[in-house]
Amino acid sequence: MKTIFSEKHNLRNSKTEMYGGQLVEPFERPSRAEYIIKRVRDQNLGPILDASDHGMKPIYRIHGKGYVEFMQVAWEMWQAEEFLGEAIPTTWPARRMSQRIPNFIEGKLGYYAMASETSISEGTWEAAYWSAQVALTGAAQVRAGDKGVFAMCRPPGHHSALDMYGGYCFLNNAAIAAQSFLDQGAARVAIVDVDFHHGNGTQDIFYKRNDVLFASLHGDPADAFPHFLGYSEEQGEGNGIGFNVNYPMKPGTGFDEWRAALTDALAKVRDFAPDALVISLGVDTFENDPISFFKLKSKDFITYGSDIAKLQLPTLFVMEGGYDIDEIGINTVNVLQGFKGA
Ligand code: Q9C
Ligand code: ZN
Repeated sequence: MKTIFSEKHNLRNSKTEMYGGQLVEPFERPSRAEYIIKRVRDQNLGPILDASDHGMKPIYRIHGKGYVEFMQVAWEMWQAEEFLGEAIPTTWPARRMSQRIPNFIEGKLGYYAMASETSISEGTWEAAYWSAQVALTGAAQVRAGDKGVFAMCRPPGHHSALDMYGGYCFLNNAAIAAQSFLDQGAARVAIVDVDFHHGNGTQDIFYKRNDVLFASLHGDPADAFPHFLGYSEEQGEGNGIGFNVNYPMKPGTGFDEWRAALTDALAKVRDFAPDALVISLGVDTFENDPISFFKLKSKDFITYGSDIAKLQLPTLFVMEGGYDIDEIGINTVNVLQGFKGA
């Protein structure tokens, strides 16, 4: 199985994350990617290819112009104010307030952010751009005939929507890849999101559409980030009714219950008969993940990788979360080896 990877991920190296009322070293840090790539190499998963540049057009198929242009200049605007730290929003357009986009950087940050833990830092835009290109390069390899491809995206993407960043995400890599399949001739694409957190960005992007089936397994938003989306009653809107499926699960959920939800989601994918499958692959479902509450063990990742393979669909794995850095390589590559060996 091919892995697509860009060293440009290192440009996303923020120094601060708002966590527990303090600024801490971000959980989403460069070493995550290094550990995964090391495991890919050590296990001889397959060739590692650099990303090719597909340009801005496929990004604008998913994200708004104002949002993208903001992301490109946010760090510059922040620096121009001579603030001492990284760019963190402090004010939001909450209920009954104006949704006009402010001129001042602090207002813009609040407008475009869905959470404050994700600091914007030097190089963030460029890393996010190349992360999307990694996903697009992976999609191109799948289109060219590969059964399964691993897009080692960093920063991750599934919390980012049309005009929204947060949850460590800036561009929705999985959505950009899914749309690229459709734009190159696919009639239908399914996205299954196995990251611990609900893929609020991906859900929002495709919520009114019936050409993309979105299924997400995640910590119940009543108990887990992103807190404000991911309930089971969210089933799509208009033409999209029935094409959004959420499986929120409670703290302490183990593999048997989690796998039953995956089996249900994969049956829905089979009925949908897509031309391609995108897996938003987060391994923060692991029992030792520092910010999550599911109880999957390392061997479970192999099992569910082979469950996914049984659909026999052209499959693109897009890296999302996973913060137990010691085992992130093992757990991620276990999914890919489970898929490959099935
Ligand atoms: N108490 C991804 O996995 N805040 N994003 C967590 C925990 C943000 C996760 C707070 C988590 C974002 C891609
Ligand atoms: Zn996550």
